[in-house]
Amino acid sequence: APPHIPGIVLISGATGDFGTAFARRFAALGSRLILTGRNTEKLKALADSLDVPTHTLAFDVRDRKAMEAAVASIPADFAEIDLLINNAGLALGMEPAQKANLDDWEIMVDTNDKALAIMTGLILPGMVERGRGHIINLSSTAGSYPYPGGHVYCASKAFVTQFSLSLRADLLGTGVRVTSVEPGMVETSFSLVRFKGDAEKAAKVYADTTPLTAEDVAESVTWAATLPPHFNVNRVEIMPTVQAPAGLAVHRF
Ligand code: 8X3
Repeated sequence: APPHIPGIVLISGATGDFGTAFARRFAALGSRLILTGRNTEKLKALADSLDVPTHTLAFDVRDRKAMEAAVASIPADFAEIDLLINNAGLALGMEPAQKANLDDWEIMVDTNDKALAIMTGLILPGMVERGRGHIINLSSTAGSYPYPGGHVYCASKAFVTQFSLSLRADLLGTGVRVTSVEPGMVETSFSLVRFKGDAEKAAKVYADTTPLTAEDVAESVTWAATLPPHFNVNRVEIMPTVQAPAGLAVHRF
């Protein structure tokens, strides 16, 4: 059967590595795109590189009023969003919790959780009204498997996974789908952001491995999004073959 192609896709964090990979994949499928991010020039450059009608919205997802105004400004011909990809998110810091920067904690919760929930809340009523739609949330293996220095980042992704599953409970019978995509190690600017520009530290994360790529994650996202409407992927957990859950630690004296 031909894949089910979403007509209009909104991607938050569109100028990041994941967002850009998603934008390219859905453009290749012929979807029309709403691209959101903080940087107007980067958004425009991405939009110009794509061969489909696009609408760009520049705002910071941590600014609720700006997000509400941006969503309210979506023109009528882009308003019937079929797929919302809540992709904007980040990790900051990897010090032990007792040494963490509390501003980092606040930014992670505001971006990964609060903004994701509010964005969903703004887009969801229209989907329910139309009896169709799909929300794909970018969670992480970090939401399931804790690791040292993960603290608020891991917890923020557990929120994303559980929010996604809980949405399914509320949306039962509405025709609106929800998917939590949970990648492990993917080589992107994720680590450069986490380590605040320390390129050496960031490169070490991926050294001597074959990590997943943003395109690999886009593969999972487009798979879930193009399945026929009766088929809901609740969770997709993906890792590079070189990575495995191997968690529990014991302190011995
Ligand atoms: C990214 C994966 O392992 O760096 O969410 O937390 S990890």
